Amino acid sequence: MSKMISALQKVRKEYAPKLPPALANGAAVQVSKGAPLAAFADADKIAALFPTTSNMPDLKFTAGGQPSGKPVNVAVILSGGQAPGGHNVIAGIYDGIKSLNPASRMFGFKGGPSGLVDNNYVEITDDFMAEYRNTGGFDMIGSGRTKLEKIEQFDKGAVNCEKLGISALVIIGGDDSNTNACLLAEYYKAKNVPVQVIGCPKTIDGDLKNKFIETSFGFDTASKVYSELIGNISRDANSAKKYWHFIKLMGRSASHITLECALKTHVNAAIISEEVAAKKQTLAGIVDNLAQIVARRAENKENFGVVLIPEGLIEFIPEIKVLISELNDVLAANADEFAAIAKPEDKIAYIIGKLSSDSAGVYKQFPATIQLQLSMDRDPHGNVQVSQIETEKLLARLVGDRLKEMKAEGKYVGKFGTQTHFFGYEGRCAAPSNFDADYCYSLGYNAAAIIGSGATAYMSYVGNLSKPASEWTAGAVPLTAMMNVEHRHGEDKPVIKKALVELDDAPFKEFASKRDIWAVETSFVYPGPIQYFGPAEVCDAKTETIILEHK
Ligand code: FBP
Repeated sequence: MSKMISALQKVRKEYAPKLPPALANGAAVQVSKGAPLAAFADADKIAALFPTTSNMPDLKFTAGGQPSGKPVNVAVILSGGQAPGGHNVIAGIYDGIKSLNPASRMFGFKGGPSGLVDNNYVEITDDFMAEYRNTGGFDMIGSGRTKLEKIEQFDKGAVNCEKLGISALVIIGGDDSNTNACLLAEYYKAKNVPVQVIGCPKTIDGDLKNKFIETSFGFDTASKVYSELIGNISRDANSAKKYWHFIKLMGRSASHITLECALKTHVNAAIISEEVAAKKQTLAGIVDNLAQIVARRAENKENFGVVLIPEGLIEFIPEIKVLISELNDVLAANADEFAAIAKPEDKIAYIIGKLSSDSAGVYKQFPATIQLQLSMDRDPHGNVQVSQIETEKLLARLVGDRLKEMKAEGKYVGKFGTQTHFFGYEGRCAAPSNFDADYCYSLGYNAAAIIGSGATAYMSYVGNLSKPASEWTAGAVPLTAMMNVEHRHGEDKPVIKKALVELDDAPFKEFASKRDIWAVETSFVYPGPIQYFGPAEVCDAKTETIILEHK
C-alpha cells in the first residue's frame, strides 16, 4: 500500500531546488586553488595532529569541468540532531554523482555514525530518493550521536567501505561531527585508505559558521518555525492580555536562534547568553531585569508579554557555569556510585556533599526538579543536555517571587500570570524553506563536485547566501582550517570552533538598539508560517541574521 502524503508534500516533491552557477552544468567543475590555509588558532598544534590534511588550500569551483568518466560509489551519514533539509543534501549528492557518471551508486549508513562501524546500510535508488525530495526529517536513513573517534571504529569503517566499493563518505553534521570527520579523513589519508571524507555544515543551532562558512543548514527553517509560533503566542498575549509567556528556545550553547527570533518578532525581552557571560550577570540580576520590564509594562496596564530564553543560558551565568563544571567532574568521577542511588532526594544530597561550598550554595537555591535535571547524563560529546533543563519554568517562578518583593516595597502594581513553553523539536523536522531546500541541495551537489575533484578532508562550501541563488558561489574549505585546540574533559582536543553570538556583530547590535522600545511598547511582529509558493519576498526571505551580517 502506498503511503498517504499531504497535498503540500505532493506538490513540494516537484520543487526543483536552485543551484549556484558553478554547478549548473553538473558536478564536474573547474577547480582553482587558493593559498594554503593554516588553522585559524593553534596552527602548530593542529599541523602536528593532522600532518597530512593541514595547511591545504581552499578550493573554488567554476562551471565547465570534464567528468573523469569513472563511476563512484559514495556513502552518506546523517549525524546528530535533525535539521530541516538533510534529505535535500542527500538528493544533491545523489544527483551530483549521477551527473559525474550515471552508473555511480550511493549508500546511506543508517542510524548515524554507528551505521558505518556496524555496516548497517541501505542503497539509495531513484525511487527511494524520490520519496524524500524537499521533505523535512532525517527518517530516510536516520541519525545518531555516536562519536567516531577511535581507531577500531575507523578500521571497521574502512573494511565496510571496501566491501561496498565506497570511495567517498559524506558526513552531514555539526561542529563535533565535522571534527570527527576530520579525524577520520586524516587517518584514512595517512594510512592510504582510498576513501575521501567530506563534511557538510548542519545544525539548527546556527553555531557552525566562521569566516569561511556563512551558515549551517536548518537554521533558516527552524528559526522561521519558532518565529511563527512566537508570533502566534504574542498575538494571543496581546488579545487575552493576561499572561506573560516564557519561551525557551533550542540552540544548545549559542543564542543565535533566540536572537534571530527576537529580531523577527520584537518580543518584550530576549536573553542572550553570550551577553550574560560578557557582563557577568548573575541569576538574580537577570531575574531583576525581567521583573523591571514586567513592572514598567504594568504601569501602562499591560500585564502581559513575551520573554525568549536560549536553552543554553544556564551554562553562561558565571556562578552556574562553575557549578556545572564541578558537577561534570563529580559525575564523571563517581558515575557508578551515583547511578546506584535510587531516591531523587538522596541523589541531591550526594551531590551537595561533593560540591565546593560556593557551588553547593548555588545548587541549593534551585528547586529539586532543576537540581536533578542538572545532574542528568551528559550526551556522548560530553555536553550538558540543556534542552532538558526547564529554565523557562525556573525564570517564570523567580520573576514571580521578585515581583512579590517589589509589590511589598511598593515598586510594582500589577498582575502576573505565566505560561511556559519550550520550542525545539517543533522546528527540527519542518519541511525545509525554499532557502534551506536550495542551500541543502547545493551543499550536497557541491559535495559531489568535491568528490569529483579527488579532495579529502574538506567541508562543502556554498556562499554569497544573502544574494539570490543565481549569485551563489561554490567551493570547499579544509576542515583543519576551522580548528583550534580546546580543553575538554581534562584534555586538550582539536575541535572545530563553535560560533557563539558576537556582541560586536550587526545582528546583536540591531537587537540591542531596539530592545528598550520593544520591552515597554507592544510592538510585536507576526511573521506567519513559512511560505513555499508566492511572492519572492515571502518565499525566499532570508534570516535577519544573514541579512544583517552581510549588509
Ligand atoms: P546538533 O545539531 O548540534 O546535533 O543539535 C541540535 C539540537 O537540536 C540542539 O539544539 C539541542 O540542544 C539538541 O539537539 C537536543 O538533542 P536531542 O535531539 O538529543 O534531544
